[in-house]
Amino acid sequence: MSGPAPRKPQPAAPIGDAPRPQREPLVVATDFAAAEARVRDGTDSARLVVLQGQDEVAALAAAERGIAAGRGPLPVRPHRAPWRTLVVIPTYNEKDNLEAIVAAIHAYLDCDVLVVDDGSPDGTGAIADRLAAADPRVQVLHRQGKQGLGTAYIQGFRFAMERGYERVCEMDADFSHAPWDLPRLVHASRDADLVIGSRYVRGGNTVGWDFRRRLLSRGANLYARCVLWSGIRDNTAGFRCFHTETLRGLDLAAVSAQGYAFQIEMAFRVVRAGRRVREIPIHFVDRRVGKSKMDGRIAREALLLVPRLRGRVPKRRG
Ligand SMILES: Nc1nc2c(ncn2[C@@H]2O[C@H](COP(=O)(O)OP(=O)(O)O)[C@@H](O)[C@H]2O)c(=O)[nH]1
Ligand SMILES: [Mg+2]
Repeated sequence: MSGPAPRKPQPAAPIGDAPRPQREPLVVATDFAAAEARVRDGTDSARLVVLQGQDEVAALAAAERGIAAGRGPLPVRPHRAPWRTLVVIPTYNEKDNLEAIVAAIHAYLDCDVLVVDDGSPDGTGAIADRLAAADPRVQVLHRQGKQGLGTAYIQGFRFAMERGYERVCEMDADFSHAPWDLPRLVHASRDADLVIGSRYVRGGNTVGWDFRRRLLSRGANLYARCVLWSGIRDNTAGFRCFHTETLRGLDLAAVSAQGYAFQIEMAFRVVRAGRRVREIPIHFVDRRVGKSKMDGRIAREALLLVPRLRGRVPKRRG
């Protein structure tokens, strides 16, 4: 699925001319359901204009301007979801990404953002404080030292539950998850308790990962699929939208995993609770700035935890 898209035959370039990269035209979808179908059929969501009530001419112009400015197919105004939505962004050393990702999120979706920073040595926490002071839609939780992705998200989930949010999303700070995919993710939660932005369904892929990362991710997912049989194809994905109500029904205190294992465990708990999971295709792009925090220890954690989940996670009766 991550192979190159089939190319249309191009006329041969005149000798001596460098071949010019062909820009794909913009594709218009009337709403998010149509957008999902387009991406499934191979459209890159970076060139997809989702109208969802916007005037088509104005929407195309806004998207062109956004793309020219390197900000993707911007909508005329941020999309609105019918639910109070909180996007949780865990951060550890994301000083070069945080301000831009928060602005990008707010350009595409009308929502609140919670930054959970683990005392990043690079000063990400101070940037988060500045953003929160300037915008009431941004809030920050500071934690002492790097405590892992899992507990950061659990704290974010509790924050959402305590404050009456109806949807809570997971998203990385590093632009691996495209901000223009966020409204499509949230809208898909209309008929699913958990929506996963998935690399491993038709239309999804990863861009820019080396062979080792691709193998690790594919291997982890194959392993989780074979052991858990939960029907989920991208178990380790970190781009998600939960119904807060669904989270309330889970035993969050029992979740101990931190890295990829955390994502695998959460999805499995949702399935075991008898809730509906839906995967929508996304293109996952490797981070441009900063370093990945995932390492061998996190892979080992997943390897050891997955077989235990079947015995540990309760199944809904009836
Ligand atoms: N608060 C917090 N955030 C973390 C921690 N580890 C990773 N993150 C953040 O979680 C997101 C995903 O991590 P990343 O290193 O990009 O993982 P990768 O995409 O799998 O390489 C990024 O926004 C990180 O800054 C942690 O221990 N605590
Ligand atoms: Mg990342």
